[in-house]
Amino acid sequence: MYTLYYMPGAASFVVHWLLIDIGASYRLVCVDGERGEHKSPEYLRLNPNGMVPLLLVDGRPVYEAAALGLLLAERHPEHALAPVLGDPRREMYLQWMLHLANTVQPAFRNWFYPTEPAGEGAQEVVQSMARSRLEAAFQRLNDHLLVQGPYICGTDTPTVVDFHAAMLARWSRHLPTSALHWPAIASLVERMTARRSFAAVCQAEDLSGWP
Ligand SMILES: N[C@@H](CCC(=O)N[C@@H](CS)C(=O)NCC(=O)O)C(=O)O
Repeated sequence: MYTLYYMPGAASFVVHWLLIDIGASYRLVCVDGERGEHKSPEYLRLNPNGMVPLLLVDGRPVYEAAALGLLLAERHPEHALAPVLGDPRREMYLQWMLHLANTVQPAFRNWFYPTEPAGEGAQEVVQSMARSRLEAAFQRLNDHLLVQGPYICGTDTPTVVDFHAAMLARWSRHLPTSALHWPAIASLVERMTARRSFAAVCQAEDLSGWP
């Protein structure tokens, strides 16, 4: 049994989407960011970073969106959301998941929270760097998909990396150039958002209008 602490459209989105996609049994707790619920002592005891997502896995708190995707793939192997151990495509799987989490997601964080790295005065510089990092990352992902596609890890069905990438592509709608500008990413997004689970998660989080 899982309990997901989430904010609509946030990094918890991919975890929620995966839970629906695999038909897991879960409970949802909507965290009110405006009221700072994610900074309350009770919440910080579960996730000391004060962020979403947070997933209770059989009562144990686990955080970090990418780690949760990897964990769900591992706990539900019947859904083939990851290449199995020993499959050479696992190299791409680990590489791209960590790339999305370590390189692409922090650039989004700079875009959305531009005062975090250096205060109010540096917002424009921070956002402009974030934008160029993101555009370079979209270009690289697009080039990779042109060779390995339609899915990122060279598989015939999506892995958790594709879910994660589609969530990040959704976030890019706020950028001057959205990830959908890159055709191979746009076609990945088209496949991923055609899944019934995508409509279901958007409905559950009351999100609309994308792609
Ligand atoms: N590395 C974390 C980042 C999570 C993150 O940045 N979450 C944002 C929402 S997308 C959040 O909780 N923001 C509230 C805050 O930082 O105060 C992960 O991937 O889980």
